[in-house]
Formats: sequence, C-alpha cells, structure tokens
Amino acid sequence: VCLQGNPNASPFPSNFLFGTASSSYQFEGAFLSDGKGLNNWDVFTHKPGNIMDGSNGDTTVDHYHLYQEDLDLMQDIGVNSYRFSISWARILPKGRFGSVNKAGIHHYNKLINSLLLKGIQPFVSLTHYDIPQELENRYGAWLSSQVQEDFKYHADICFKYFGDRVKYWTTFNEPNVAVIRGYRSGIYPPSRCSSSFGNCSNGDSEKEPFIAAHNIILSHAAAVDVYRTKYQKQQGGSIGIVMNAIWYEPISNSLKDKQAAERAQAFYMNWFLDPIIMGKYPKEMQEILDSNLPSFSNHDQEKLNSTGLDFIGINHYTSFYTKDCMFSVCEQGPGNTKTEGFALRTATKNGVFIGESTALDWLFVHPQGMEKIITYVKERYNNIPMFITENGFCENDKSDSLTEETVNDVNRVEYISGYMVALGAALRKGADVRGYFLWSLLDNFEWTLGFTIRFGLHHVDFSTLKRTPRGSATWYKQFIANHTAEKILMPQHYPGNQL
Ligand code: PNW
Repeated sequence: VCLQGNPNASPFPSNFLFGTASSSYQFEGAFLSDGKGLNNWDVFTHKPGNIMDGSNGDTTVDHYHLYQEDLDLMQDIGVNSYRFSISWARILPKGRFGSVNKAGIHHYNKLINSLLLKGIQPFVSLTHYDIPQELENRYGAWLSSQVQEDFKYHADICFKYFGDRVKYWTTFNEPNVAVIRGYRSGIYPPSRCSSSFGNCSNGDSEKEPFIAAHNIILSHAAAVDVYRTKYQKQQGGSIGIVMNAIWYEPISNSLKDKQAAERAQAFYMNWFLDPIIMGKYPKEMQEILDSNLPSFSNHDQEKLNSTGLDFIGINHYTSFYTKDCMFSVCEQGPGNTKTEGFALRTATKNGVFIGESTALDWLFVHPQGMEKIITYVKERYNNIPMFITENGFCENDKSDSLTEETVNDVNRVEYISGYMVALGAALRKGADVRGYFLWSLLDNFEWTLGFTIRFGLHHVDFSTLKRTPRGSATWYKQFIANHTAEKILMPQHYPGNQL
C-alpha cells in the first residue's frame, strides 16, 4: 500500500527492523562455562572498588542459559530483530594464540537458529567493549597494532561459522566511549589515564585514546576487508559500526558556539566515522591535535578507501549544550581541553536543563536530539543507511522488589515515545533509517554502575532471575503492532512543551 502523502501514515517502512539490544558481558553471565576465556571486563570487575555495588557480570541475567525464555519475551513483544554481541573470549579464549572454542560456536549457533525459527533477524556485534584478557596481557590490547591481526582473525571465524545466517554485522560497539573511558578517564578497563583527567597516572590521556582509536579504525577496516573479499558475495549480508552519538546543541547562535558544537562532534563521533568513510580524521582534530593524532600510511589509506561501511549504527540517548572555549575564555569543565577540542559540554543554559534529568548524570530527555543527530549524519555521510542501534531510559532502583512504581514505568514510556516521534520526523524528511533497537529487553549489568540502575522493558529480580514485563514492554508491543499494520496515526509534533 502506498501511503505516501498521507500525513497520518506511519513513517516506518514495512521492512523496518524493530528490536531490542543487549551485549554479551551485560547479559550472558556463564563467565567460566564451557571453555570461555577471561576477558578484560571479567578481570576488571573482580578488582575491588571498580564497580559501584561491588557486583560483576559472572552471572548477571544468565542469558547464556535462559536465552530461550528471553526469546519468548521478544516474540511476545513482536520484534523482528535482536541486537546482541558475541563474546570474543567465548569464541577465542586466547585470541589467535589458542584454538577455537567449539562450545562457544555451538552456543551462538543455537541462539541464532532459535531466533530465525521465531522470525527474528540476528543483528550482531563482533565486540561490545570486551577483548580476551590474553591480548591485554600479551601486548596491551588496543594500544598495539598487533590487535588488528587478532580482530581480523576473530571476525573471520564469526563470518565463517555464522555468516550463512547473520545478515547484519557490526564490528565495534561505541569505540569512542570505550577509548575515552578506558584510556582518558580510566574508569573502564584497562584503567589507564593521566592524573589531570582521572584517578590514575599510569597512562597518557592526551595520546593513548588516539592510539587505541587508530588501531580500532584499522581493525575495523581489516574485518570489513575479510568480509568483502571472502564472504559478502555468497552470504549477502552487510557490515557497519556502532558509534555513540550525542547531539551537541550550540549554546548560542554565535558562529563560535556553532563551531564548538562541530568540534565536539569531530572529537567524538566523526573521529571514527570520517576515517572509515572519508579516509581521514576530521580537520578540526588534525588542526588542534597535530602530533598527538596518529597518521595513516599509504597502505592504511588504501585499506580504508577500499573497505568503508555499508551502514552506520547510532546509539543515541542524550544531548548537551556546547560552548566555545577556543576563542572565548570560559570555565574549566568537560570538553574544555585541547584533547577534547576546547568545546565545553553543559546540560544547562541560563540555569535551565536541556531536558529532564534521569538516574544517569549524562542522560537528559531531549527527543529533538534524535531528529537532529540523524539529520546531521545523513548530511555529513551522504545519506548512508543508518540503524538506531540503541536508545533507552533508566531508573535508579537498587532493590529487587516489585512495586507498582517499578512495573508501571510511565517515565520510560514517555521517553521512548518522544524519541520515536523524533525518529518518525527524521524518516519523513527522507533519512534512510532502517531499524531501531531499544536498550534493553531486560534490566542488566550496567558496567561500573553494576545493578544499581535499570534499563529493562522487563524487570529482573537479580536473586531469582525472574523477568516481569513492565508497562513499557506492553507499550512497545502495541507500537510495533500499529506500525507494522501500516495504518497507525503517528503524531507529527512533539507533545506540548517539548518543542
Ligand atoms: C551504551 N553517553 O553506553 C552501551 O552501549 C551499553 O552497553 C550501555 O548499557 C548503555 O549505553 C546504557 O548506558 C553509553 O555518554 C555510554 O551518552 C555513554 C553514553 C551513552 C551510552
């Protein structure tokens, strides 16, 4: 049915992917089962003081064993896709320095086959912040160019064993967040930083994030190269990368603040996407960082040019105001350093927040940011296909008890519906967005915050592992049903005060 021109028609194309997202470390548990090797997060969470509530991902929601139950929950919601990541150390306990763990292959085969039986498309990340600890110990993981060989090897094995059924691959999840937190502030493994940026002095916050990023970009290119040359033709899938994307809103209309917002994007998202898509780092980074920014050899350059991307995955949750600190004098604060492009990020303007604040200090409810970031990516990267690979809302709830308030999650529903309106608006303006994945199906292990905050469409009691649907699960189910029926009335304006 052609509903184009009908202003009330659903803006979502009929083959749009609606799903939920997860990651292996946050969901699987079974950290020592069936031959899995230790990864960087296993080691990190076991060091006292690293995780707020002293917890770890040893068991978490035990998705490794309970995945059938979780797939039933997905089927009940009516999603047609599931985004998850493969635990690298489950496939290759010692990277390329040991053998392939057949039990790991077997596990993901079962998961993928069960998904397909339910008509749910697997959408798979090759890593989501995790790397076998062996590679950290041997050569310092992302700081060494040797890692490119290991990532390529891992990718090759995943394509070989799973690529006949997996049609959507992503190489990395949010490498920008991983390197900023792992090598600048030091709050994620391998906990490296200089004292001016974090609570450690074992690294170099001005150089190492750029070295790690450089190796990640080249590892991505190596994996895409393997896919293109050995697999893509017969398997017929596509491959992309997932970036964390914040909308940076200039705090004023001045040219300086607009340029600051542009620098903030350059030093965050475009840092990875520009080299992968256009073969070079953003000019703002080149100008400001000079010798702290690694350069690509001719050989690297050729690799980048010949590999590229089939789509961009965007994890979008939040927006910040951005203020110029390169040409104007301004206060110290996040973003106002040479390493970050002298662009101060702030949640308030004249004392008013950019959006409602939440349980996370970086998460503000600003649905317009969704439309703006999609439009920005569309324009910068020539209308490349996009997927919203994560979006979601968390609440602060340290207790496992089920209350009316925890089940009836009206704030989450309000957040998601607002962001959906914004996504719909971007689609109507012609953005080529092909899917949306909610973070997340279940409450789960939220990295350094442990189990203190909850992102789930389902509540999980972490002592019994019982899953209970929240109001948002019902809401999402209804939303998908309406939009796949192609007849829903989709509001075209943000509710009341949001514009
Ligand atoms: C993502 N930000 O991290 C991760 O991919 C997930 O593993 C995680 O559980 C989820 O979002 C919720 O935190 C983010 O600064 C890190 O905007 C940083 C930001 C957003 C998401």
